[in-house]
Amino acid sequence: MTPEFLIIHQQAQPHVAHIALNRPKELNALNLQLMTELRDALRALDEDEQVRVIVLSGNEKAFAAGADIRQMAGRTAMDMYNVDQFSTWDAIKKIKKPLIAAVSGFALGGGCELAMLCDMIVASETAKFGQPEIKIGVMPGAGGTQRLTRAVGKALAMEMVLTGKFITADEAWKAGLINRVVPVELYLEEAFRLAAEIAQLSPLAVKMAKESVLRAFDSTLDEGLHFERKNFYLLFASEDQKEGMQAFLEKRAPVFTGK
Ligand code: DAK
Repeated sequence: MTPEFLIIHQQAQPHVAHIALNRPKELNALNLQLMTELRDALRALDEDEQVRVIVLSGNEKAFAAGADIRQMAGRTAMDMYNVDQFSTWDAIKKIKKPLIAAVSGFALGGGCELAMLCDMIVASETAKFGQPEIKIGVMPGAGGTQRLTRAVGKALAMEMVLTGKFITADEAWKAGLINRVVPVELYLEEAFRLAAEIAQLSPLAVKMAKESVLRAFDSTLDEGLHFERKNFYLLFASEDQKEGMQAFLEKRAPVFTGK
């Protein structure tokens, strides 16, 4: 089924897919349908052998201004429990291919959390990041208190979560939340440039490297090192390892096939 709230380009560039959130009138507020469509699209692209990297964007004015407050306002705790919105977020967390968020304008609440669920963030100078849930009587519910704190540290995370204040792209970059800031007319181009750089590498090595970096957040150092080592060994079972090392020795560019 064609998604209502997403624009999907399976090959926006060779081996790079692009999903644009598309609810512009509501500043891409993340309603349940949009999140379900996003989960399904990401899963399909994750299984698509032609795709190696996925760029996720909104539009120039908003990446996403948060979960849909209109949809949540009347909910009871039991409604929230029964709807189990977390399952879509958990499924996105399991995507194996690199996800690059291209953020312009508002990335607030669930929008900031969605950007942080991606592996890297490229932002335009106009981007604003925030967890303003406290201003509407709740608190972050999709990782904001955890991923933001790990990215920017306690002082700034606490201030953002307790006051709801927004930070600029420049502040986000200085705090280590995002990878780079570029002029607004270049933010998508820069995200695609970064995606293309990764897409020419071994897709197997890239996936296992992503998995290993993420493991650092869920494990002790020893467990993480053990996990890293297993993935490192495993890559020696791939044709890409043979090709990559042989190409180096032959002083030529490698051709990776993902096998
Ligand atoms: N939800 C619904 N509609 C929204 C919205 C949102 N989050 N953000 C903006 N809109 C709508 C506005 O209502 C308005 O619609 P109309 O009135 O034109 O019908 C339209 O988008 C344009 O917005 P504004 O007129 O307000 O535009 P401004 O430029 O004046 O202001 C703004 C932009 C982003 C500063 C402002 O719209 C704003 O403060 N928006 C709300 C930001 C916010 O509080 N975000 C956090 C929401 S709570 C969970 C997962 C995630 C979450 C929770 C649970 N589970 C897995 C369980 C996340 C929760 C949240 O994100």
